[in-house]
Amino acid sequence: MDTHENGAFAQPGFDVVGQDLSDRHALRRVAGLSTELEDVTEVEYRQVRLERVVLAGVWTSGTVRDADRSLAELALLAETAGSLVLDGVIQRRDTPDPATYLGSGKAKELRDIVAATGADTVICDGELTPGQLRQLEEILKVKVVDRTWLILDIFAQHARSREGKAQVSLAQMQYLLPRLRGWGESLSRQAGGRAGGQTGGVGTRGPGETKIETDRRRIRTQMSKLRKELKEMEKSRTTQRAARHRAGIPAVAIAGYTNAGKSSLLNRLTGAGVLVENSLFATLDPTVRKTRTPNGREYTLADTVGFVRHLPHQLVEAFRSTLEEVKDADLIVHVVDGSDDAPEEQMAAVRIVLNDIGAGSVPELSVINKADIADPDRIATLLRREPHAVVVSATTGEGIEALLLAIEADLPHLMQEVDILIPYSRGDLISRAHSQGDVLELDHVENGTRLKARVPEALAGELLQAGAADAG
Ligand SMILES: Nc1nc2c(ncn2[C@@H]2O[C@H](COP(=O)(O)OP(=O)(O)OP(=O)(O)O)[C@@H](O)[C@H]2O)c(=O)[nH]1
Ligand SMILES: [Mg+2]
Repeated sequence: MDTHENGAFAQPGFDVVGQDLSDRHALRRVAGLSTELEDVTEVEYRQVRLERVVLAGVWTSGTVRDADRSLAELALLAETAGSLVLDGVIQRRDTPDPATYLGSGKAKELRDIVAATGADTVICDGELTPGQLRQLEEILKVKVVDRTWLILDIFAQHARSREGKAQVSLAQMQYLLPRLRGWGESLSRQAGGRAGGQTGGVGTRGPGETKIETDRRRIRTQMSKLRKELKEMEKSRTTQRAARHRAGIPAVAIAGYTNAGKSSLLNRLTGAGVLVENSLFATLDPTVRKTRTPNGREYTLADTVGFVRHLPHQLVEAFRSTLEEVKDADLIVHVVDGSDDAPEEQMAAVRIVLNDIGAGSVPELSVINKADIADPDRIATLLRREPHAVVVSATTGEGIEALLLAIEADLPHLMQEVDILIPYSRGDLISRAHSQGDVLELDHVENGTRLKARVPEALAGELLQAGAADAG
């Protein structure tokens, strides 16, 4: 479903409402953000959860282009969730307003835009506090959601497996818990019969428990149930991974920004046939495939969920078990969309998440994908920053052979234990066992040296051959 290939972001640029660009406090309208529906079927598809939205961002640092890109990405996310984007505005501020996210004056301007466009929802480009959400809603008179909720919503729509659904539910509940409405309202209603009680002290507990407290308790119970279920589901995967590890099969994980072409690459490398879609967060469930290097060495290749700037921490936590596939890998193949406007930024965002999940020290091989449509100059620039990189196109197959060789070269040289009789004529092998591995036992017997050692796979092969030659 090419829901966002409508060229809505082809012409980035700000319309300035009111004053000139240098005015730090102007509310800037981002041009060309509105969704252009291509045909009727698309309208019908979106009808399921059609929301007419206006986007709002606070631009705190970086260049105009950065701010522009951030809102354009928010628009992509909104469209992926099935919304119709009507307009987008950005306010330049040092920090978001603690009460209303946008300054209250600008919030009122936004209210007029919302009214004029007939929007029913405003999506803010950040994670808002419960108070900000509520107060902004009071001014705007329409539903306000933030970037975090939007991403959670996309994940909820795309979750297919039982595990994926449970992970998303957990993340959503964690987000909702502090944001349940009516807190103040219920409390004051309850405190009505009592003296004071504004802050809901000891006296507000017990049989007169508020609705909100009941809701919270129910959510907490639900969350711990989900956590338990997830632990169970995680077990079989952990067991499989441990078995592969014991068998000395190295694990390679494909990671990268959402829509970079990770699944396409897995398909190209292994014929896995996993879902490829021009949509954000198409893949939520990890797929692991066994495959071989050109010289025949077996390894596993895992495709997993894509990352994005400011990936909600609730999701990172809920998807922890899925992301372990990446953390425990021997090698991360970091795929980046070479045709993107700012591939360096995408890589930086991915590395932040990798560090977050404890995968920061796993060796990384960069793969610059979509070479067939990327600007060669941009690729050259990227290559200067990422010297350990391969340029490929998952679509045309260009560069795939080089990638396979690069993976082969980067696989860890696993140690293998040997217990073998080496003829005296091959003293060279014994000294290599000393220098490259751990010699556990050495015994000079009648027809050679009995060697028990842990050595790199390649050397193990040579030792076995020499031993076999002797035996035969
Ligand atoms: N032109 C071109 N398009 C590509 C290439 N690789 C992938 N694509 C397209 O990019 C889009 C995303 O591809 P996926 O493989 O689903 O990307 P992904 O990284 O798995 O995305 P998520 O799972 O959503 O995070 C699809 O429309 C692909 O057809 C490529 O080398 N060239
Ligand atoms: Mg994918």
